[in-house]
Amino acid sequence: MIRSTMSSLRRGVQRSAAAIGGGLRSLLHGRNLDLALIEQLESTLVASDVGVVVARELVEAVREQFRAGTATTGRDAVSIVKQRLKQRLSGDDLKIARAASGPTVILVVGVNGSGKTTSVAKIAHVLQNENRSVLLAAADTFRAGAVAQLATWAQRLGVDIVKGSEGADPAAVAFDAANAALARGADTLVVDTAGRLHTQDGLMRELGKIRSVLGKRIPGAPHETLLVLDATTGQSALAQARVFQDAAQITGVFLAKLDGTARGGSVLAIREAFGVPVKLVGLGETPEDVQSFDPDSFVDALFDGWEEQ
Ligand SMILES: Nc1nc2c(ncn2[C@@H]2O[C@H](COP(=O)(O)OP(=O)(O)O)[C@@H](O)[C@H]2O)c(=O)[nH]1
Ligand SMILES: [Mg+2]
Repeated sequence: MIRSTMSSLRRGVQRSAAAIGGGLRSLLHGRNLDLALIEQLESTLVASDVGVVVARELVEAVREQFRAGTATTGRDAVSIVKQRLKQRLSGDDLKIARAASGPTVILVVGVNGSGKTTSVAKIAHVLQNENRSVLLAAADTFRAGAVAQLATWAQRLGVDIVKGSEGADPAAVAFDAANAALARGADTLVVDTAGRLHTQDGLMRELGKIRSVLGKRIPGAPHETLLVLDATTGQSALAQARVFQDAAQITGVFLAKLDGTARGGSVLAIREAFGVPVKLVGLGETPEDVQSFDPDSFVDALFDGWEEQ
């Protein structure tokens, strides 16, 4: 089963929750709204992980309702903010794409060490839980040990894997894997890639080649390009990710290592920076440590500090 316990999610957003929920509690608890207090609410949200643009928009909604007389208390303000956040985060299609016919291809990209290979295993686990047959492609032929690492997970999960030898052309591995997916009638092909090459240009060119090889064999492929971000690296992850957004046309984010940080609020910043949803979160080092991103429980966890009164 996918771990969907609130407690692991809560741990992942603990520090953000302290900043957001806790901050709002000391500011708003038991108070009636006025314009000065709403201004302070704006500063508190701007200082949190929510980000400036989102904070302004949320507070504008509170201000409007205050003026209209439909929001009068701190509690009203919090429920408006929570509701707006949930709406913002759930507007996207949070499900993993599925091709109308033939194999669905999921390309997994990201910088070295972000958690790609582990996340590929997690994606396979999620798909298996949905009764989808999975084939893996080990197209990180750059780093010694990357193929073996994925092969170990494949064996444990009981899924097939197409491998290239170290130093092999990753696009050739992708080509073989696409053929194998077609021949075996696999429901989904998940492609692991390298996060580092000799140059950044080289990496981006290679991803382009992989994309085009996949698309030639399987119509519409890749149907999903997931960028794996390391939740512990904060702003630098955002900067690195920008490069991938330009070159790899990402359709969603896999936020790895959320268990190792308490900055879960960065989900909001990512959504703003890239315009793509966080679809899955990683909460540990095994294939089972994964969760589909659920806006409702996420926002509830983020405002934990507010609820505990
Ligand atoms: N705690 C934790 N560790 C993770 C998670 N995802 C990956 N890792 C670890 O991060 C390290 C790098 O992961 P790997 O999948 O090899 O990254 P890659 O280089 O992008 O393929 C490994 O030690 C993984 O066990 C996660 O969600 N939580
Ligand atoms: Mg890897």
